[in-house]
Amino acid sequence: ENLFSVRMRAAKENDGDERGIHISGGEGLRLYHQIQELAEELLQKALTHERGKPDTIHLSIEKVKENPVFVPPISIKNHEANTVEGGREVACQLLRNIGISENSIQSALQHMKKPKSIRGAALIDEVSGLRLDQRGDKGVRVSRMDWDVESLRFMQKSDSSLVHQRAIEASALANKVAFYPEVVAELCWSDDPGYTTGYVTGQGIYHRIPCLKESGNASGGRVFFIRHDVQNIEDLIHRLERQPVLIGW
Ligand code: PML
Repeated sequence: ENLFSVRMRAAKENDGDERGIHISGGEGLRLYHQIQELAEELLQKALTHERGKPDTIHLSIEKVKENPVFVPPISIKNHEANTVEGGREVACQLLRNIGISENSIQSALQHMKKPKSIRGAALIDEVSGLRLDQRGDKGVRVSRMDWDVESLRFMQKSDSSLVHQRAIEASALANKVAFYPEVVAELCWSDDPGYTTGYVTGQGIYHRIPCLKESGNASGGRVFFIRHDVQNIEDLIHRLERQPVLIGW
């Protein structure tokens, strides 16, 4: 039976920026008879988000023809930090331990600091820090992934952070990204001014780190550190955006 990709994105109008201001988004992969439930959940999320009332809501539902790949989840480690300086230091140290160069780490921090956040992810070289995708402000939008419901329930028994909706969604994305051998690591924190926890993934661990930015700060995003010897970046981008992936066993 085919899966359907159900996606929502809500935005507020913004003079001078045709994309508007991102308010909320979300997505999942479901069977036909489960579409309505997820669509209602996503619509509810769009209509009641603490960032305010959206001017536009896009809800798209699309049959996925390809069979999904099952990707076993990576483990979760919760770190501690009380200051932004401390949180950033944890993130940078983890990236160094994974083998990311200092240049590349600094380049990533620059991408995350831009006043107008990149919508999707920026792909950068793990050694030089040079940007590898040609997507500008749009970036690469990872899509078509979801937790397998039973596997998520199982994971929730051993990790309490997976009760937060944010962590569930972000870890589904991070698990998909980590599945591709061309991606060495990921750094992410939200562009939502009210959400300051972010993560680093690499070497099979999702590291949750509190305090990666000041509350009230609206800059954030995602950076993927790509193997220096990557052969075909366009093919990787295609899989990140289009290949259906279920996280679980
Ligand atoms: C986002 O929603 O934009 C990123 C959220 C990162 C969530 C990290 C976590 O809570 O595990």
